[in-house]
Amino acid sequence: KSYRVAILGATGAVGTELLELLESRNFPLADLKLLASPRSAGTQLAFKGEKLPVEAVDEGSFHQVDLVLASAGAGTSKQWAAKAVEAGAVVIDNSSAFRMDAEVPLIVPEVNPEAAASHRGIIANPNCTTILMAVAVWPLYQVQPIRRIVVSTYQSASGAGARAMEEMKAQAQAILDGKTPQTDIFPYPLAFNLFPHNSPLNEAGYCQEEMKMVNETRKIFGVEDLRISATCVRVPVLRAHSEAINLEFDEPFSVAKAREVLSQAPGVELREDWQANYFPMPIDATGRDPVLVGRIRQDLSHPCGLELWLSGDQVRKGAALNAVQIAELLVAKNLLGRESLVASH
Ligand code: A2P
Ligand code: 11C
Repeated sequence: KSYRVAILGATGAVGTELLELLESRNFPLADLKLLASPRSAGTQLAFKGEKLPVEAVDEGSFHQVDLVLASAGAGTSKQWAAKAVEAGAVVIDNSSAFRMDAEVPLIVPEVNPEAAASHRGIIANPNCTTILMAVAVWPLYQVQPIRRIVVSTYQSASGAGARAMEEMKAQAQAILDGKTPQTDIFPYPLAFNLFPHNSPLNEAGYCQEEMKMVNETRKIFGVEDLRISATCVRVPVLRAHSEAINLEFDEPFSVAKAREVLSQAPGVELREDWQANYFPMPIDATGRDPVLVGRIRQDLSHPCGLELWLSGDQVRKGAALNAVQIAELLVAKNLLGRESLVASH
């Protein structure tokens, strides 16, 4: 069987990665439609040696489409997802629009693939920081329940989109040229700087990005009262996020056991060289599929505490790869609408 797929937001940072992944993973495609805003209509993107046109999304875009991979922001998803489902497609949505809807499965395939079976047309792809943390922490959680997670993030420019990456590069150039860096997407200069994540703050002082890590992780793990506190920070890195994670278990969890578990965990690559003081860095994670984990050590301040560090490609496992893995899961479990399937040719 093969499937008619549309990428909504095809010209963006995640959209172009989706295109690359559908090609490199040889997703069974009957047709591929590239959708974006009217700004991009008429541009062309390369796919399997051909140039495919980008179309402005409109009412007719989802006709005869089996699967929509959406990554065009929450507003665009809210505008189009229901229409795509009405037209017979399943939507895997990378935005925050539907993640916390009780009816919408929120999936990291290494953690809760079974949730896919209950979808009603929309499946949500979690926030990048949540995905990376979930891949690394879930294998440990399965061995022994975790009482509390305290996480600090070091998030790349790519999380704010392709234009934000360009903005950071231009800022770096401006500073090197002795000029004043311009800000448009970001509220402050990011080059040679960092700032706490600029999403809106709640009354308790946590920003939306931090609350995504709390609420989404609880939903994916299926543990409503899991205690999590996050501090999210934007750093001048192009496209891989890093996270420092402190885990408090019910009972002591040895470093040796954590290493053994994580060395076999799906989607994780253990990378640590204690003699060389070498641990995962964004430049190692960039362009790679696995979440790189290392620097696992006993928390000096707590007998049941473990510290670990990770870096993961935000555009890939943090977004596009996770979405394509969900699509592959739907294909494997025959969960793309039956009447919308077309015969392979
Ligand atoms: P466009 O390039 O035409 O603006 P990123 O996250 O890298 O900024 O990418 C966002 C993606 O979402 C781009 O492909 C962008 O298309 C697309 N997009 C943004 N707004 C809309 C919209 N109103 N309708 C359709 N696509 C949109
Ligand atoms: C960032 N993770 O790095 C954010 C952007 O909910 O999908 C993605 C927001 C989201 O800023």
